[in-house]
Amino acid sequence: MGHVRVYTISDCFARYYAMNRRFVIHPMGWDAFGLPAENAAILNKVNPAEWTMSNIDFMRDQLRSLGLSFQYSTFATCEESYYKQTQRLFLQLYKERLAYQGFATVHWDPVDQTVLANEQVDAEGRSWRSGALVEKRDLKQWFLRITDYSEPLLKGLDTVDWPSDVVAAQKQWIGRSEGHVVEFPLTHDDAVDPQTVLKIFTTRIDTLNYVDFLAVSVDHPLAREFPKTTRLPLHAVVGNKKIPVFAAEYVLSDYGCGAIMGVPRHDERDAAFAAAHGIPSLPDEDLHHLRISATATYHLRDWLVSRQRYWGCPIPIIHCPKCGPVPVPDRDLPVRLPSKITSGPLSQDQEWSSVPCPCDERLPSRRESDTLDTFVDSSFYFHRYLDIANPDEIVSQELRDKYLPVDLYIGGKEHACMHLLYARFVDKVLMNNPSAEPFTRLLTQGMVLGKTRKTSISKRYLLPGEAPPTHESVVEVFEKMSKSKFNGISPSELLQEHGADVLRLYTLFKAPPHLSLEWDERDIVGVKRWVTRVWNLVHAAAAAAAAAGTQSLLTGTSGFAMSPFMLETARFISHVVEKSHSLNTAVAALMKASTQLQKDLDAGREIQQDLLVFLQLLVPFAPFLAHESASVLGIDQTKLMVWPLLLREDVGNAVAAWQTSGDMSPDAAAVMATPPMERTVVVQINGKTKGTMTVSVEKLQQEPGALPEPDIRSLAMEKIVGRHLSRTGQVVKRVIIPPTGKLINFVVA
Ligand code: ANZ
Repeated sequence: MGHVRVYTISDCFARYYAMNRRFVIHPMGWDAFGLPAENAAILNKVNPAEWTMSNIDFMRDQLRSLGLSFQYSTFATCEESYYKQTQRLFLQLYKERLAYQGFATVHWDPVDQTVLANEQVDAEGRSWRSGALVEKRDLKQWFLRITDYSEPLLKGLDTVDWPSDVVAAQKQWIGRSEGHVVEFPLTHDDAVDPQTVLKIFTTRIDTLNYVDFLAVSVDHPLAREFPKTTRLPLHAVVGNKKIPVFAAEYVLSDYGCGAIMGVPRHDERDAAFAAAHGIPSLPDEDLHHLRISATATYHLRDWLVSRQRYWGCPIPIIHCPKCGPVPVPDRDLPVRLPSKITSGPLSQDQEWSSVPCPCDERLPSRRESDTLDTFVDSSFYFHRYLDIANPDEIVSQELRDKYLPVDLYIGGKEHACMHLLYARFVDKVLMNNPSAEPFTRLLTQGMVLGKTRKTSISKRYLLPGEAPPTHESVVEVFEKMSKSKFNGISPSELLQEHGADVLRLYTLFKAPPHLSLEWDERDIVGVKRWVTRVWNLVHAAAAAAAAAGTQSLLTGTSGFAMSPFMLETARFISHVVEKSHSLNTAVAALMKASTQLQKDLDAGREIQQDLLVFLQLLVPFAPFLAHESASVLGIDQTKLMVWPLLLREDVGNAVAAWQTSGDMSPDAAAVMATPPMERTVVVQINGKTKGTMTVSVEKLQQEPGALPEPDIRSLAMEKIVGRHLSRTGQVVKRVIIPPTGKLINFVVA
């Protein structure tokens, strides 16, 4: 159900902007490689490619029947034409020395039998995918040098319009830490003079004089010189201090310098280590004459991209006994997956694995057998969407420069430190610009939660309708949907039962996009009732128009002759879609508008123009209902392709076009002739009404959706608030204008 929600939200935006004459690219692709497909295919004894493709067909049909306006001619990341580009990306990274192979102690998922990146292990040490407790293994793996971009990745976060919690999570994940590197001259225990220098990283240079020991990570080069020793035969002599050197498990090899100064008096872990190894406390000594340099280090680690699984993009490298790793030449791309399907690494297919070296035919070599993490596939797809048929490159520079960055990106928060970080890194490389940012605005949609029924004491999940044991009662809670909790719902069944628009409206109405949505089928009834009311209203209006012979009013081009109430509604909805994103309140405004229309109709007032505007406003939310209603009313469907509040210039241009063609629309002529409407805005100070002022609606209409806040604000200051402030000597702390634009509240202190 999560995908129904996120795609409905994005469809709503896409339709809105298209109606506002923007060139909208609303793409859809299939992130199709990866473990879920491979595991399901193994379980069902089918080829993962077939399994994946049949799932895609099913999903495409479901999305289409929801009325989602995607560009459906697209790609799946498991298609050769796509993964050829993934391989090109990898080779570009390799050539720029941003992809490398290294030994590392890695996270091994014992259930999925593969390694995981740091980001893919949660705080409890479990795999993000299988939930299994992750083990440590020493393996040779491929990495992407994302750490080269730590600083640009951090800085760029200040330039994007993203939810603050996602920005905060990513900043924390990158983890810039400012401190100092101190160089200690080291002497062998049997020698007299220093032979080497040990660099350590500290964020507490103020504790330097209290250092009691130095410690390196267990795989630090110095520790490797003396394997299996904890107290290394080395020490630093500084002044009167003879500081011993240890190899310690708690020192990380890939952070800072991989070495620390131990200050037991200030640091708990150092204290524990000193106690465990009987390290004595040394006298204080001023050590500031050592070489000290200020520096910053980052917690971000390089991105581990090797996976030991079949269903992924083969890494396009050939290992030659003489030349070492050699990139597969571009003419030989893509390196296709072997036809023999294995449940482990590709090297199980000997025939596929054995190839000559690209440099010398006579050198028998072997293909790299790891496949790429699927997050690599999805790290550049927004580039590819612009040029899906291009066989020569991911995207032509022309298209890339014309359309990127993405204006509005919609996705889940769970990707804050994974996909959203990887995609930013890859975008910087592809754009050849460290300050490039791929996603200008980000909307993170909340989860869809299902109702679970649990027994009150044993906390066992109950099937729908299942009764609890006699001594227990049922507790109902909303939780993440999952098969084991019996709280999942099937979008296909709901579609069958309620229709696409009811499902869309319910999803949009139940909660604002960024919050979780508690799926409760009982609430659908309310939305369904409203849809029926609109349908009845449309029929009644058609009948009234037929009786009065006023159908001709609907031949105009747009809703220029709308009532102030409808204008208000249109402005409110524009504001919501463009600014606040709280689409639920937009649906509520539509509900209010339909009630007003019904009242007007009952009172015998003319509602044809307002009804047209209403249907235009309805399109992004319930396209089927809007278009069906238009045909009941005999409205030309193309009229539902424009938003009723286009920019003034657009109206002007349209009028100019009509004039030159000698076909001036009566509506446009009417709107040009109408005197500007005015509206009253209430001015408050700390929530108390201090007066009202008049603002021209004509002016407000200039910019769809946006309130000309500075205008209202300065007008209010000039007319009402300024006097108050000069009397009391207070200052304005905050100004609040609710989306209705009917009120302005100054918080002063
Ligand atoms: C002396 C000291 C005294 C420290 C004190 C802390 C408190 P963040 O903020 O995460 O950057 N450190 C440095 N490199 C390390 C490594 N490779 N593995 C484990 N620990 C390492 O933490 C920086 C602090 O973590 C550094 O400052 C260092 O200990 C330790 F009262 O130096 B401190």
